[in-house]
Amino acid sequence: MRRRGIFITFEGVEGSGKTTQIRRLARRLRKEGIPPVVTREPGGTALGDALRRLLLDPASAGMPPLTELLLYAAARADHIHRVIQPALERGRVVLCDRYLDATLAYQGYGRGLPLDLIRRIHSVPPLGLRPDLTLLLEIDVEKGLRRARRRDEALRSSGEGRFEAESLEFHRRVAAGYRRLTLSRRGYRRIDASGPIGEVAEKIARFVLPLAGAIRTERGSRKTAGEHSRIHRSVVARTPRSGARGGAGVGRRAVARRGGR
Ligand code: ATM
Repeated sequence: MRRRGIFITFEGVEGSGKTTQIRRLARRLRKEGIPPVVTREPGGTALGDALRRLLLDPASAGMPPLTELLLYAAARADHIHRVIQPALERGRVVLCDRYLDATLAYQGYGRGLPLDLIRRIHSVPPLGLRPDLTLLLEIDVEKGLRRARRRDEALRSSGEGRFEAESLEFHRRVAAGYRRLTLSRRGYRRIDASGPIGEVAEKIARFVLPLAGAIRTERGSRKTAGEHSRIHRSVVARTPRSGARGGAGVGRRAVARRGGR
């Protein structure tokens, strides 16, 4: 499969504002003439939504960590196969609210499952797909949880409170895990998400617009496949670093990679 689109994932602890930021970014990309495919995990397909209800239902409390991991992986395989991969093949920008790094942070660092097990499961197709760019929205864990709990009180009918009910310690392990992931590999950007929504949106746009712009340029000028990937590589290499805190460089990652994230 030749992949032509751009795959961008958003990560962060509860209440970090990912969903709001994705919505704003999508609006901005649409205005730029690059309508993205917006999706989320768990979810994005009928099976994924059914698994989401099960996974986030407080009534599922006490589920063994391995069951939890395998259900997230099952939802992801369906999501990649039906939504993400086809969109990338059509040359689209895909914005995904959580992905593999959430599994490494929550089931790995949070629940204590071996990271190596999670990575091995995610080397089997179609789970080998890796993002081009992952934006980690960082916020103080307690502040984020307060926000999320307020939001969920307002939406009491959502039935998605299982993770919000976890201990502060659990969420701190997750946040520390996310930070470690960004230090260990290329392709992550850390964004300070504690400021006003508009400022955070600007920082995000600074990373994403040059990448997404490459797709529009390629469409407009009918580049050959070789030219296409050359432009893509050079734009990814030039993606600005300012606005992030200590993030590693952004690099084009292989579609299916062993020993990656
Ligand atoms: P959102 O609240 O961001 O939609 O995510 C759903 C929850 O699923 C989130 N909960 N909290 N806090 C994190 C959790 N999750 C995992 O534990 N592992 C995963 O692989 C994914 C995608 C999400």
